[in-house]
Amino acid sequence: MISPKFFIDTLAEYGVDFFTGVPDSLLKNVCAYITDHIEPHHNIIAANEGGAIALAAGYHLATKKIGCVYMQNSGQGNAINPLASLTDCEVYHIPLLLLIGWRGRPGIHDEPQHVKQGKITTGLLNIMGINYEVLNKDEAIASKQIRKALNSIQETGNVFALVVEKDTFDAYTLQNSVLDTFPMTREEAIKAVAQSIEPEAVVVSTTGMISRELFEYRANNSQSHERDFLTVGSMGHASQIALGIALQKNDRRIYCFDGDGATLMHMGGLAIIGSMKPDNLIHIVFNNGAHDSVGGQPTVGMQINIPDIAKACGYKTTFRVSTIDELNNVLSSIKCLHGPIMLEVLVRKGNRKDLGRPTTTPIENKMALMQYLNK
Ligand SMILES: Cc1ncc(C[n+]2csc(CCOP(=O)(O)OP(=O)(O)O)c2C)c(N)n1
Repeated sequence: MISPKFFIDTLAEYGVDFFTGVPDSLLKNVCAYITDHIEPHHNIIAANEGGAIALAAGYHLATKKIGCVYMQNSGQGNAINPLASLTDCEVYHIPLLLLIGWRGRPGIHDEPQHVKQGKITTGLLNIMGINYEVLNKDEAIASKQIRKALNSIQETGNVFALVVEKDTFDAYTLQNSVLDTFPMTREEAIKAVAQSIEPEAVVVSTTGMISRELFEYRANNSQSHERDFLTVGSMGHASQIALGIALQKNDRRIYCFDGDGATLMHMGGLAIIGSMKPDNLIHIVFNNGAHDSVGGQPTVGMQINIPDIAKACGYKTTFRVSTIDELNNVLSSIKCLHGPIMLEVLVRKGNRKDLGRPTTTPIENKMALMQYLNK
């Protein structure tokens, strides 16, 4: 395996000292090493992968240096527009190094949302004209590949990608973790909300642990999953799925269970919710200030005021809570309020180690929800 230190030190030999991206579970160890060892102005955890490409482009414009953009392959879609219309050699021709975690690599078992993206990961690079290497797990071979990538970027000015499989980097545990002294865990908060909402309400939950915790709550309480849409992929889009349902089904309350990382990723969605004003939509952001599902790297979730942003976007009522009593009080008071409502719940990072995964397929999930919505 490759030591994260070795990887970062090798990049440093080529003057690569600027990092930006969205963290990934396969890149967890190297992302954690970067978070701990690179000063914050040189490691920007971006709102989304497209933003990261643009940040690295700006860095190059200002310094002539090569930035490194890390992402899960799920983020390729977000990155393609700026890769094709900003950094590409037929447009501004801006060099950078991509580090892409390869979830769903064909032949390796992975969750359904990663299977399609895994199949098209290298094909997308090919069609974009981006040269790549699948990083070898042997440090000596990897060293040659990293040098090949950086020599190529320096000589041609073109983007080059290093594609990273599972278990490529040695273990490294994040030291500079966000301070979280909040009394509730995300799972406790999800349980409290799921217990309190109207029995016929629909929940659209976001990517990662939030959907997994909701699924387990239903399973442990012998409840069916038909009211929940678990957005296992498409990070950042759960609120717009909820909006799409809410506008058509105004006889039901629609809840969106969101994360701070996901909310930030496509924050423009808040403005659309605020302008459409669905009175049956309740948007709940479980804010732990981190991309908890992929290793706990920080977001700016604790530095911004999500209820104020929602209010400014046109949400009718907004709340922020951090204790179970505050949460229960708000949950009972919102029953007679009109939406759109934003409820931010401040929670601690972390999840149960034995947390399961949805056992229904995405298609089964969709069919059950559609049947339920049209009953
Ligand atoms: C476009 C995209 N980029 C990155 C990922 C990888 N990913 C999955 S969950 C997650 C973190 C989500 O963070 P947040 O919304 O704050 O929820 P938390 O995990 O903290 O509960 C990330 C980065 C992804 N699935 N899709």
